[in-house]
Amino acid sequence: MAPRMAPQSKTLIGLRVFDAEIAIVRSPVDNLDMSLHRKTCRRYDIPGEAHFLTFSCFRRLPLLNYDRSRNWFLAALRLGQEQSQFDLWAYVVMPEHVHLVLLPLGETKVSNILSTIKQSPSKQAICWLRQNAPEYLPQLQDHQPNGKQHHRFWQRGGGYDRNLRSVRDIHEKIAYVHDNPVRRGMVEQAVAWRWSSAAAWQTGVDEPLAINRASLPPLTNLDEPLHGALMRRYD
Ligand code: NI
Repeated sequence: MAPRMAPQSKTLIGLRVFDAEIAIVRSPVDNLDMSLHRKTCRRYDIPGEAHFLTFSCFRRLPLLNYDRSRNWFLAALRLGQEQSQFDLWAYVVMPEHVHLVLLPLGETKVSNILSTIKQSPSKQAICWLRQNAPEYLPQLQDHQPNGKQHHRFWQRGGGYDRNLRSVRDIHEKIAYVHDNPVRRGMVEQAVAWRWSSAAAWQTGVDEPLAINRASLPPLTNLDEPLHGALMRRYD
């Protein structure tokens, strides 16, 4: 069956937002979500700082509403972990966007991480559609300013990237990431959403994807800068 169209986005205070994800509850964290669904691309590669990353499917189509494409995306995340590009602390795959909390390792740049985790799911999805549902491809056609056309799985640009500098910041974002499907009304409890790290954190079972628990600074000394916390753990 061909994928369906995305639900209509609403306009709230001049911003395009997803469904009711943002509109329901107002908290500092939700204000963050409003800014993250804006087109932002501010990227700082500072070693030892974690990143909260968000990116969307092209035209916010629900291209990640299928186990097939979700698994392609998780496989790409796994590849990035295997290549020691980053430690993964939290993820959620929503129907039309993704949130991640990760720590780039060594000199790895966020732009390289994004290439690794976005390219192969995109290629696989477009290839699959060509063979199985070509009638859907026109929706993925991007007409670039230079006149070129091609098919896009992800929204143009890098998405939203925020540096996380304190232990508190990181734990807040992890909770926020896991809470996405609950805020959206897709599940009652975060652990019930298969496509996030919520259950892995709660149960210790790395399904469907391993998370890198060992490197996450614990919930003590919340105001400690991440850098100090990480150094201390590696002592
Ligand atoms: Ni979200």
